[in-house]
Amino acid sequence: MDCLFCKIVAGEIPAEIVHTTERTVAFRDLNAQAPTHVLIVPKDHYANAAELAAGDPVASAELVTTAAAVATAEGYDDYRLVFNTGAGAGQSVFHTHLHLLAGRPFGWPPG
Ligand code: IU
Repeated sequence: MDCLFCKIVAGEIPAEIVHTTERTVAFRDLNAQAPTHVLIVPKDHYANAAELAAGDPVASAELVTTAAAVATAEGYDDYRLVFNTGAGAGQSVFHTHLHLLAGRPFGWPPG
């Protein structure tokens, strides 16, 4: 399968990895939208958050606990977590990824 994030997980494409767990890898977004912008992905390929939650609920929970650990490690109590799901909602890479954004104020509703 030609999947960018599978290749990052496999070490075939370089990324700035900040944290790994049994089921997840966290690495910095190349086009950061906040002082901390980290993507947390499952090691196994699922297309989106709902498919991951249905197929591997333990890994799904581990995305969130990993994001919290990275936020804490970077000194943030306040942060935003985002799953874009579907192209119309802004998803451009179809391997589940949780965006962790922190270090600036965030508006609501999101753009
Ligand atoms: P999205 O929710 O699917 O739009 O998020 C994909 C993210 O992957 C987006 O924030 C990109 O900046 C990021 N990204 C990356 O970090 N490295 C890459 O090589 C590519 C995309 I392509």
